[in-house]
Amino acid sequence: MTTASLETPLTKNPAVLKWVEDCSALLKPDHIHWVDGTEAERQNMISTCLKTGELEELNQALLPGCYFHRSAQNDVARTEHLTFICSPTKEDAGPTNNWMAPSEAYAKLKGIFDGAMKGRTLYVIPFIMGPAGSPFSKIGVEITDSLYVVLNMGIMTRMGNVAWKQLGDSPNFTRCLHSKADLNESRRFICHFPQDNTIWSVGSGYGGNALLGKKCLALRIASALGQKEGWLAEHMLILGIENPKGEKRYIAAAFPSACGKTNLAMLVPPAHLVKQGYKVWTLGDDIAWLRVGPDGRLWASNPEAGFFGVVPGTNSRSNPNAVKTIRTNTIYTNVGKMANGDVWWEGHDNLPPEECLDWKGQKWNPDMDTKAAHPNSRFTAPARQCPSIAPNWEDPAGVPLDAILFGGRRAHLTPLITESYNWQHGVFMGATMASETTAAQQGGNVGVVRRDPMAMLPFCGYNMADYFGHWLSMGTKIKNPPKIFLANWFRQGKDGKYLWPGYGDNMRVLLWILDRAQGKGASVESPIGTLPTKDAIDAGGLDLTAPVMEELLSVDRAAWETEIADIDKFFATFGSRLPAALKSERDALAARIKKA
Ligand code: SAT
Ligand code: MN
Repeated sequence: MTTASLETPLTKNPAVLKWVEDCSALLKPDHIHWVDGTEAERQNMISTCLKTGELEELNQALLPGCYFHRSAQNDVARTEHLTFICSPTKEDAGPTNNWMAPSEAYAKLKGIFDGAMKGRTLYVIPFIMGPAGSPFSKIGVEITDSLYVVLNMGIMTRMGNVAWKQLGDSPNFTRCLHSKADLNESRRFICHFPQDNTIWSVGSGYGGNALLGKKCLALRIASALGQKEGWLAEHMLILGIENPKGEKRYIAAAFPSACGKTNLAMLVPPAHLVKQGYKVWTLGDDIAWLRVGPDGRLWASNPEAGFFGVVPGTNSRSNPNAVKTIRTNTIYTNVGKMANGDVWWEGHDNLPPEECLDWKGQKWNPDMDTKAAHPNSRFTAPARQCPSIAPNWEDPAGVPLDAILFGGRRAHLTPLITESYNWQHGVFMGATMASETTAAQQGGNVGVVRRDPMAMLPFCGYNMADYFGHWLSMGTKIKNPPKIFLANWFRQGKDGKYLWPGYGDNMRVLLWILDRAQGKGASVESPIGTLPTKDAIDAGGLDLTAPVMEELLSVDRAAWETEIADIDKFFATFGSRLPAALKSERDALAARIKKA
């Protein structure tokens, strides 16, 4: 028996009751609260947070239903070096993941969890990843001592009674154990046990570390489940394009961070295309679960219910739909806060305020050389508030994909867009995709190439070589597979300026992609894949000269030879576990480059 004060559990599920009792014996909370997900409960939690200072109210006339949270200063981002895949063997986790033996991880974290909730309330959060009632949804139960986590989970997932009901008496749920403990980095660990369908996270209250439905469940645990069950959990946005005839087609896209994924997901087409009657619909901005449908196509659905997006740089030019989405019912974390209860960040539509409090709570003015908002400050907002949210975004079946888009930030190497020859070549493109670091990223080394296969480097819950193998084997199961493409919005000219306008104009490239998926669209073969002809991409209304388009689509043989050598180094890290098909794609590419 626990000594925590009693509240009637909202479930009779024996596996949940036993697990909560065991956890509570370890964590020793003063009180246990069973989350029901009602509006009354949410209002109560907000009131508590306003009293403790965990939340501050923003100006309710300007930002109705919006609140502000300031995190601990050492707890502002995911901590990849403290994130572990605790599979039975190190080989199961693979060379791209940190590994800890399960027994060691359980023992170490038990020591930190022991008594960590003394004087606190333990919240039991049931949640669904995926739409309620969908046969493809997965259920998790998260134990946490953070009200900020509960409130964020309420936006990001289908939380509360709806999840208790869907779970029923089933023992099939992901056991997500989280405590802020003392927020000390030396006692911070984010551990995944795919073989036990379990996540233990301690010492952080930050999004990706603490909202365990997101990266931990919907990517790391789900990717391992997907390998067993024959589907894919991917770090992808999903968008729909409606043509002037009202026909809708769908694309899923994976980009490493700092490539504008949320902006692409909420893209507003250029006036030129709006006039013609094109529309873009948003279905998800971060995670997509992909399954083969009864029609032999690949279907995508977004397991999340909200957006947890980077705030700085969000403005009416970069992402007008996000600007509208985050005006109401949004939790702002670590932005600048003004005396009138408004918020401000670098890259806001408004000029900087004369004075405000920065994300650390210190007085700030524009003459200072610090930033008002933390570069990784975040908004948490309900997806349904997005003006471009697709009417069918919660359809349990998902949407059928015409194309999969991979991408990265490369100053000189990859063309604006390249089409793969076939599924296997497309998997090779995804497996070798990379981004160059920018000045905005931590570490300071600008232009360093970081391989980030399918943008899953920090999120794959098992050996990445096996993950490549799983992608290849999925190709044999999809009768009508989507076409795979590789994009680069960030190619630079000799003057170091971007050649392509990006943002809404990326729509022009998406239209060529959809043309190709339907066997249309002018194209030309190149050693690296199929490219658009120089006038295949609609440039109407842009002042983009023919030589610039040629440069955007050019293939530099010497640069590709260097690239292949770098791919070799990356592939070598997987040893003999690397699928032979990827090695043969590499050899075929090298041969084509040599001949060119
Ligand atoms: O940092 S989070 O994992 O919470 C969000 C993201 O990286 O997409
Ligand atoms: Mn992400």
